[in-house]
Amino acid sequence: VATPRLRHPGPFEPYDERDTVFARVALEPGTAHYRDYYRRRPELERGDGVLRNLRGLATPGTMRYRPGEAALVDGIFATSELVARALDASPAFSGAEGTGAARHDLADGDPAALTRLVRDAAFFLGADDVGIAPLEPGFVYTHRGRRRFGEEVELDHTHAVILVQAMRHEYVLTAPEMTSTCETARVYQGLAAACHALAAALDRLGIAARAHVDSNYVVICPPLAESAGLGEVGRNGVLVHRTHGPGVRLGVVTVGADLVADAPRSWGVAEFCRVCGKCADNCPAGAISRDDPVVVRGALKWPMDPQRCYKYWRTLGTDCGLCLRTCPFAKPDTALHRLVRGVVRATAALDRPMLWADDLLYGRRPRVVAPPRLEVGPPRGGSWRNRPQGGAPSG
Ligand code: B12
Ligand code: SF4
Ligand code: SF4
Repeated sequence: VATPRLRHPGPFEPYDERDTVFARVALEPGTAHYRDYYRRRPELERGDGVLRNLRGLATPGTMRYRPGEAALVDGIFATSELVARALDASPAFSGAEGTGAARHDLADGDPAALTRLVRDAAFFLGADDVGIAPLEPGFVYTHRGRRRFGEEVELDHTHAVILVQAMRHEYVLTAPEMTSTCETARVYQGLAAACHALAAALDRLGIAARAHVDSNYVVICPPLAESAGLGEVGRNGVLVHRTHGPGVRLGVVTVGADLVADAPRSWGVAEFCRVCGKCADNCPAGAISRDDPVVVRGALKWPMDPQRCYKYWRTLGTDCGLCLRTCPFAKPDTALHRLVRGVVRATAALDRPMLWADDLLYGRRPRVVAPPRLEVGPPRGGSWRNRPQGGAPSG
């Protein structure tokens, strides 16, 4: 099935991880990296300075700070950090040849058998969905930014295995509260462990593999997931998964052996986005485009403004997520929603009535929901005892 997204002019131009807002804000004034970077990109220095001086994620003084949940977020990220660091410490995951004693038959002989093994293992390790795509060089960073700043990326792997883990819907609905950031962190941790284990297992078979996990990626995940047929990148800039919608997180294992790739396909998402725009209307930072898609580095897509988004994060002290929460595709996987998704996939003719129905039933703006309890701390200005029952996250 043709993918609307593939009507791009291409070829895709790769991106430099140093240009991501996370890498820039981590630069320390006075260092050689800082000087070199802003010598090349002087127009970014002032704005990045403003961002750097704001408080960070889960930090006291931010708008949605809750001490218990913030501690949980910190604890979970500290655990993921162990994996992210291990990736750089171990030569086995640097993209070199696998370290297994001998190349196993699976490595050379039978791509279909290796693909089955990899897919089964990924599901076994906790993925909710798995896809395989050829590793498009345009989706590999040219240089590293968050770790080993400035190092050229050399990754000669041929395929990417994309692991999808869904965030629990009731937590997505709490965005932009700290509660949803806890869920973000939890899923990252799960993916970090799963991707690390899968890459390590391939390594044991003598197959070169590298895990790409939160804070240590050399690939851009959403377009790879789209190429693997797992969904489509929407106006909100992230993968809208075929079943779980945008409330999913992605981990990737790139592999230096032949695998049987899945085909990209249209799920009706990009067409629906043309008429919808709900994420843009609900983005408090005005970071999401309301216009038609444009060509960026060879891809037809909706550009977003990362500075605006990230500034909002650092003001809230959470990772916001309103563009996940308010998307009409962010619905639990029930029979009714499967039916609606089937209609959207089959025809764009009913997109407007579908959107109208979504607005009517779920609201154009996020509605008040009763948040699930984490019970890890009082809300801002509250105490354990007076924690509101069914309180309202506001957006
Ligand atoms: C840097 C970063 C950010 C930055 C910049 C966002 C951005 N759009 O790039 C900030 C801090 C703003 C951010 C915000 C968010 N992020 Co973020 N972010 C990343 C990170 C670490 C790197 C992305 C990157 O290199 N961007 C720089 C360039 C490439 O950006 P860009 O040109 O705008 O391209 C974006 C898209 O257009 C698309 N893309 C790039 N090339 C192509 C080519 C084609 C053909 C297509 C179709 C798409 C496409 O991918 C890029 C990221 O979405 C990725 C992890 C990863 N390695 O992929 C997570 C990631 C993209 N983020 C994610 C999420 C969920 C979010 C948020 C919703 C926050 C939240 N609560 O979770 C918001 C959404 C913001 C938005 N509307 O895009 C998830 C998306 C999961 C999914 N469903 O696809 C990722 C994949 C993390 C993960 N492992 O799950 N993020
Ligand atoms: S995470 Fe929030 S600020 Fe960022 S793009 Fe989404 S809605 Fe906008
Ligand atoms: S909210 Fe609407 S426009 Fe935005 S990604 Fe979802 S379907 Fe597309």
